[in-house]
Amino acid sequence: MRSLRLLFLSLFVTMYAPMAMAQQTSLSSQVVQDMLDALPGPSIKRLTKDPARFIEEGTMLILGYGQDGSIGVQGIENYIALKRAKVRAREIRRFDLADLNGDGQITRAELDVLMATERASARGRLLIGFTKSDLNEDGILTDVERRAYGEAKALEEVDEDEEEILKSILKLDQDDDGRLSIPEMIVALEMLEQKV
Ligand SMILES: [Ca+2]
Ligand SMILES: [Ca+2]
Ligand SMILES: [Ca+2]
Repeated sequence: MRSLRLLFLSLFVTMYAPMAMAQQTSLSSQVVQDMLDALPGPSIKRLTKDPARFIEEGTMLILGYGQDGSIGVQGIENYIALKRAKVRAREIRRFDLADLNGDGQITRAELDVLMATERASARGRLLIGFTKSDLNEDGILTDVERRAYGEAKALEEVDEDEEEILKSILKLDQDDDGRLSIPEMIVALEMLEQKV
């Protein structure tokens, strides 16, 4: 995995570094300091801990959710929404197989049938998930409860801190067009790396 990441990284650095270098000379240390001041603490932590991952995530965002090689706030919001939707869908689907009579509700008796076919660890997870999702504690899991639990789980796994970190990459925008391009990101991160 790591070597793949490095290969990926070196590939796009080779592609974009010349453009990045051209911009680098025009970036004053005051601009770098301003960017640093604008980044929230968790972003700086992540950047210091693993700059390669930061660049990789940023590039993935731009290529996957941006337009014409750069990304704005809408693209980042789309990414966050999709990430949350995936968690929500995963949690809602978790008990689909247990609904033996297909009425959209899962009773404890139905859950027991599914659990008997699973390994001990999976059984434990199913039972914990069922208990947590059964919000009114009546032993029946309804569609509404599954959705509510899925939504809560989505907000827990992709929380406000994560949202803030992801949106903070726009602070690396240097031409003030409200969008971050790959060259802008590389220049900023190279200079920030020397500073932090
Ligand atoms: Ca049922
Ligand atoms: Ca219930
Ligand atoms: Ca820009």
